Amino acid sequence: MQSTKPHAALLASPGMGHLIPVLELGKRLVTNHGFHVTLFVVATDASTTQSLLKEPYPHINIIILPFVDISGLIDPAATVVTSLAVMMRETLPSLRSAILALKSPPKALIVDLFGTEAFAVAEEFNMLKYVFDTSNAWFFAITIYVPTIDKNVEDKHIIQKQPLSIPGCKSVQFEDTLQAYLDRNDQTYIEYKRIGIEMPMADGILMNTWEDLEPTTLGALRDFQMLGRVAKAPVYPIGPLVRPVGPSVPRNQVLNWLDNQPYESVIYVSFGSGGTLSSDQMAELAWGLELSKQRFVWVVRPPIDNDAAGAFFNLDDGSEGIPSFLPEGFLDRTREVGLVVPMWAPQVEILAHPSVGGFLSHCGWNSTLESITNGVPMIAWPLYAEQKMNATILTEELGVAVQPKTLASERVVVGAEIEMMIRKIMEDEEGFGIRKRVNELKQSGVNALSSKGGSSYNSLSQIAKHCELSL
Ligand code: UPG
Repeated sequence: MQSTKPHAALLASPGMGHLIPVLELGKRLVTNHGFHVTLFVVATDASTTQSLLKEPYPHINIIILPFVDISGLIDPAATVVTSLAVMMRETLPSLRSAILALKSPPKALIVDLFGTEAFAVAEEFNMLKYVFDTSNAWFFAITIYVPTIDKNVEDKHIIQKQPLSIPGCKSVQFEDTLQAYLDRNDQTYIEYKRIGIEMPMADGILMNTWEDLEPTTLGALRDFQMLGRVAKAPVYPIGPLVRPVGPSVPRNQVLNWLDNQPYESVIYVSFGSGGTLSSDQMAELAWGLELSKQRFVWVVRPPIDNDAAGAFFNLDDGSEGIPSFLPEGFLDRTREVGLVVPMWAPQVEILAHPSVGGFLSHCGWNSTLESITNGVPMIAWPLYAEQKMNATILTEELGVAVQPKTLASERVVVGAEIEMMIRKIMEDEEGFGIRKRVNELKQSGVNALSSKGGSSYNSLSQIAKHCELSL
């Protein structure tokens, strides 16, 4: 007998920032909404991706699509966005074959931002098509609105540096704008623009946010007089979807060290799955940490401008290494209070640890949500993509982070300013206020996901209903 469970196919683009939330979506569809899920993942040799996929995911059928070599198709200096867009495009034939080979055809295809060209495949197989924006509603709003005012973006926003006003939403300041918008002839802009045109063609738009986190922007997206004229598809905030603390993560040196530190005394420093700093900035950060006299865990990667530094890490397992680019004597002087971790750390487990009291973050949306859902105040240190917008949400709208002033001027942030930021969130009155607000948001995220009428839970129930109706 054929299963009556709705079957959804999910397509994740490479990179932990996309794979983690897509996997969490798959888990929720299975556990709470009775779905059968097939997850298509584009093969990469990243060890982090491989170890994440090794974990058991009951009732999720994971299919690794073959590696595609795009080296001949892109400029060697192409941005990550361009590479991902091209890679996902080149993957479409194997996605089509993999869907054909499935015993029961899925009723819906859910793709992330970089997968919207697969809508054509969904249509071919008569499937519902959804896009999952793994970031927030404000980023989604700018992405779909920019193609409609293409020329204005260049004239007013980029050349005259005026704020980019999006109907019903907070305007985007020139300083916060996406790097991709700065050159309309660059392939990155062209890909972003295409994605912005394709996303509203979905049957529904899922976002890793929730009603109480971004009420104004979500309202604007639904208002047909405003952005709704662009995005006719219904909007479903389904977050916060974050990876839970995993039983499969072994106790390691960092977690053991955290066990011996006082409550909320440690600041965690990390720049996401691939971010890093310049050598000068790294030296100032080290100095700032030392000056602050706070306990810290710092995930360190070779600086952008020092390729040779990678050689000082044991890159295979990230467990050993001598970070030669840190100031002389830094490790010795901070041995009692700090831990420097090469390349990668169990971030969710760290943020959930009671000893952690602050997070200096690049504001990738997953890191942001992981901090909020663990009630950890932040220092916002955006690097690229939509991270400056995320930092503005955190500091100006939600009041759960502080931000170094110098970052806006693109100069190196000096140790003394970093010290001040760290002290502010770890020690000051202002820090207590921030901690209170972030804990309120943590609770509102819990409420959104509650099966007893939570708004995000209800959003996923609606999607389940659509899929069941089309069975
Ligand atoms: N992570 C670890 N250990 C580390 C570093 C990262 O577990 O040492 C995890 C982290 O917990 C998080 C993920 O890796 O779940 C990183 O995701 P995120 O914080 O979103 O950063 P990026 O990988 O930089 O994410 C990309 C974009 C970012 C965007 C995000 C979601 O760079 O701007 O918000 O994707 O679309």
